[in-house]
Amino acid sequence: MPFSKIVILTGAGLSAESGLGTFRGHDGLWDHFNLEEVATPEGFARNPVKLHAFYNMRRGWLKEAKPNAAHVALAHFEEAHGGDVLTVTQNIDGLHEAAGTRHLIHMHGELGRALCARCGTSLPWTQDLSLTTACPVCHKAGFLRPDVVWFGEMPREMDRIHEALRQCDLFVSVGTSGMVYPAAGFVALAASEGAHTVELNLDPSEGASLFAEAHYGPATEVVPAYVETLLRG
Ligand code: BJW
Repeated sequence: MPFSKIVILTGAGLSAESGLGTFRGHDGLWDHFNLEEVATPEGFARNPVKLHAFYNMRRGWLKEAKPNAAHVALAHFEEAHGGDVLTVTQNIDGLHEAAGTRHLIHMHGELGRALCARCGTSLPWTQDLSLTTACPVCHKAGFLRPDVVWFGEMPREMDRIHEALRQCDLFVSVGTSGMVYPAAGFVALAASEGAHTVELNLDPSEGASLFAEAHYGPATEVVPAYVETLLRG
């Protein structure tokens, strides 16, 4: 194995073949929902009912979703490599964990958790949320929201992610359009510190020219094939 410190960034394209859909592009979530209304703190303040309906629908999809061959290949890679592999996902589903990935950061939060905007508690949550749901800790209703990162909010664990990007010798981006920052800037940071950079995506992303190597096709085909190549050394 020529690489010792690896960061893998994943996006919605990785989970597309598990039935969770993507945000942008043909028939993406943003074709059907206004992101200002359902993915900003201002949208939540204006119309929490609409926003809860959006995330309750997606929480329902999660109950049916299973990890696909690409999630499984990435988990297998982490285990087989045995060293320093950090997966940073923009996805709020739990499919990396379900496949067995252990070193994982959910930089945009987790749909399987709720956050109380009043007392700051984050806790596992699998049920629908509504304005009448009370926080189990402070007991006030109307403050629980999905524990996810909306536009204008700070993504999670950025210090740890930046440190890993500065130190890695391989950066792999899987199934992301490269349109949302700060994740879209990771390839430039890793490359500037000398990492080899690889894009695995259905088609060239916004930042495709920044990658040294690329393989295009469905994640369930391209990811297992790339992982096999890496493990063969
Ligand atoms: C397949 C496939 C298959 C399909 N196989 N591949 C101007 C310049 C720079 C930055 C900004 C700016 N104006 C505003 C900003 C900041 C803003 C931003 O980036 N905006 C852009 C739109 C320009 N970013 C933020 O606000 C972030 N916070 C931040 O910057 O904090 C600092 C700060 C704080 C306060 C004040 C000021 C600064 C937060 C971003 C939060 C994003 N949140 C969402 C929702 C999360 C919860 C939820 O899931 O609902 O995160 S939006 C959505 O986009 C979601 C995703 O994680 C994220 C990225 O999407 P992703 O994963 O790339 O999906 P797609 O659909 O875009 O792409 C899928 C790809 O897969 C495609 O390429 C397909 O081809 C491919 N594909 N099928 C393989 N089978």
